[in-house]
Amino acid sequence: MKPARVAEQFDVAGQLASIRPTGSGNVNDTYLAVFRTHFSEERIIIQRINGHVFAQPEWIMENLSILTTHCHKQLQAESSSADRIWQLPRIVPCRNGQDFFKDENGDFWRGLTLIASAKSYDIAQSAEHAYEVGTVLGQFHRLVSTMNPLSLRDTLPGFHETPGYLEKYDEVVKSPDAEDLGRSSLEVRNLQRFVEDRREFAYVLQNALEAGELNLRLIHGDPKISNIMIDDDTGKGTSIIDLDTAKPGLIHYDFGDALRSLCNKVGEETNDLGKVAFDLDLCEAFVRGYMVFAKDFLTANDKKYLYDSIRLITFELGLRFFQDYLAGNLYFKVKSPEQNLQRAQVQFRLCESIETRKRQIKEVLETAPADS
Ligand code: GN1
Ligand code: MG
Repeated sequence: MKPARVAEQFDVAGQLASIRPTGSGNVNDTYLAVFRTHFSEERIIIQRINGHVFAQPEWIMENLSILTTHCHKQLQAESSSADRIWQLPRIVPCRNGQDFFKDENGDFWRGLTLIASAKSYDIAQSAEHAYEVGTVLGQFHRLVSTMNPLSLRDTLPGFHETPGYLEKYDEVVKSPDAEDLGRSSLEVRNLQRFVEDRREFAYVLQNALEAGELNLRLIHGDPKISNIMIDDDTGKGTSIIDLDTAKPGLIHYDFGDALRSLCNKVGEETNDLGKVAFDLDLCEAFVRGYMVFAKDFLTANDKKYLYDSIRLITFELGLRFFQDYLAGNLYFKVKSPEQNLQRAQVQFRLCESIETRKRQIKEVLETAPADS
């Protein structure tokens, strides 16, 4: 169904004035809808959930409601001592009272409140920006740290469990199409070698979980820089959006994901591989911001695995892009058939840079003071 027709299903005052695509998501389709009455305007976010990725979209909505209710309650209780208004997206119900709308093709749509007067960025703007990204993730982790991790359903089984992605890769790489690609492309063979050299490393966090060194907590699942909203007026972090992948998991994957997306100054869609590198100043600023809140809940064992988490999530995302390229681009949206190959090269290059700078990154992680 056309987005404009879908927009009319949501319980918003006034008439739809416009609707246009927004954001840079690789999975769902996102639109900004503007409704007007004679006197006022309301803007909401409307999204079509990718049914190939999320088998049970209803569970996403259930999780969202549990999560935002918990966080809002806690934020409200703390609001008099807070230095800003922390925001979260909330579900905009349909006119029939439901939390989502299913169109005649079976597509699943939902409405969310807009975090107004704030923006997210695909690329780090400054060390101050990096610091704010850190505080937003730290605050999110602190807020959910008081929830039972099993209170949310697992909307994406296997998401952020690196060994599982390796298994999927091993299957696809044996397919005739992938073998053809390997024979004809040096780039593909280079990436294959890159994966082989890090095979054992892929188990580092899951092994630590099994050994009882790390614990399952609630994670965001996708705290990349473009999901962190910065207040237009104050420049401070105000919200974390895209809560669809919140689930029980290892917060290390979140920590690493925020850093891998933030510290690559040319962004994950660049064609200029030579410029891909892990920036230490941005990392230092992020960690300082993160620790403002995280010092309350990080254990000594958690800290032990922070460096590995940055390296691992970068490797994992590269592996996911590469696997999808070899499988014929079935998961991530692409504008050209080579885009997932390019994305994989960027992440693997970034992973190499993280490996080269291991000593400096560990130093930042060990010495970063928490500002308050
Ligand atoms: C996907 O769709 P988007 O951009 O929010 C992906 C993340 C990746 C990210 C890389 C459900 O997120 O895991 O880190 O692309 N989300 C899912 O940009 O697979
Ligand atoms: Mg996402």
